[in-house]
Amino acid sequence: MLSQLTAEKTITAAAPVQSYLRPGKRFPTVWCPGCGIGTVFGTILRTIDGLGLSKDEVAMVSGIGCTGRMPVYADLPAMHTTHGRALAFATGLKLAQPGMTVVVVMGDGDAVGIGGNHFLHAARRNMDLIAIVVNNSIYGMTGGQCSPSTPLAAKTTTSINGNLDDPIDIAELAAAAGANFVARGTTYHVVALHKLMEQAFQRKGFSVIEVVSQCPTHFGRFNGAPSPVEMLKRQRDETVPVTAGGASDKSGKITRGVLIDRDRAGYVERYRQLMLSAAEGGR
Ligand SMILES: Cc1ncc(C[n+]2csc(CCOP(=O)(O)OP(=O)(O)O)c2C)c(N)n1
Ligand code: SF4
Repeated sequence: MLSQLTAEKTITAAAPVQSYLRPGKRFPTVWCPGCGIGTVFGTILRTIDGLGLSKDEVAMVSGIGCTGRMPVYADLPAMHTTHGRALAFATGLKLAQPGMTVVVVMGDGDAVGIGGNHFLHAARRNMDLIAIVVNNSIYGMTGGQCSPSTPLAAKTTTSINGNLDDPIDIAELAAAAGANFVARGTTYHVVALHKLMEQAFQRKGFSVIEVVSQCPTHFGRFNGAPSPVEMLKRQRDETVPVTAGGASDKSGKITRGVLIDRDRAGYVERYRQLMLSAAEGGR
C-alpha cells in the first residue's frame, strides 16, 4: 500500500513535465545516465507549467550540442538551429512574434565559444529572450574538448596534460555586456534553479541563467569525480550563495543566485517606440 501511494505521488509530481514532452518521440533521451541536461530540461518545463504558459505561447530555440537536443523532446514550437547561432535565430523569431516567450538553450561552447559574439550583442541589445546556458565545462557532444569555460588545469581530450587557459565567467560576461537579469544556478540546487527560472521568465530584456551542470562521460571521470554523484557533491561543496552587491566570492568558490536584476527597456519595447515615432513622422 505504501509503495502504491509513493508511486502515485511520483506520477502526480511528474505529470506537468510529461504533458510538455513531444508525443511520439522516442524516449529515453540521447543524454547519458547521470547527465545534468535532463535536470535543466525538466526544470524549464516545470517553470513553463507553473507560470501557466500554454504550449503555443513559448518557443524553444537551440543550436547544436547535447544541450541543443532539448527542443527535440519538448512539445513546444521549436527551432533546432546551427551551432552558435541560436540567439540569432531566436532574435528573428522574437521580433516576428513579440508576444511569444522565447527560451534559448545552449551549451557553454554554443553560447560563448562559437556563439560568443551573438551572446555579447544579445546582451548589449537587451534582446527579450531567456537564455539558459548549460555549463558543463566542456564540448560534450563532440567528445569532450576544451571549451571557453573549461577550468584552468582541467584535463580534456584537447588538454590531456591540463588546460592552460583561464575560463570565461559566463554570468559575469552577460552582466558586463548589459543583460537585464543574470543568475547562476546548479543542477544540484534544483529548487533554487526553479526559482531563478521563474524570475528570468518574468523579466523583460535579456535574461541569462548559467547552470553549472555535469558531464560525467567526458569531464568528471578525467577530473577527479568519477561518478555523477561525485560531480553533484562538488556543486554542493564548491559553490556559495552570491553575496549582496557582487558576483565575486573571495574564497574562490563559484557564486550562485541572482547576480544582476535591472530594469532597462528591452529591445522589443525600444523597437516598438521607434516604429510608433516613425509612424507619427518623428524620425
Ligand atoms: C559550425 C559548427 N562547428 C562545429 C560543430 C561541431 N560541434 C557540434 S556540437 C559542438 C560542441 C558542443 O559543446 P557545447 O556547445 O558546450 O554543448 P554540449 O554538447 O556540451 O551540451 C561542436 C563543436 C558544428 N556542429 N557546427
Ligand atoms: S556527453 Fe556529457 S553532456 Fe553529452 S549527454 Fe553525455 S554526459 Fe551529457
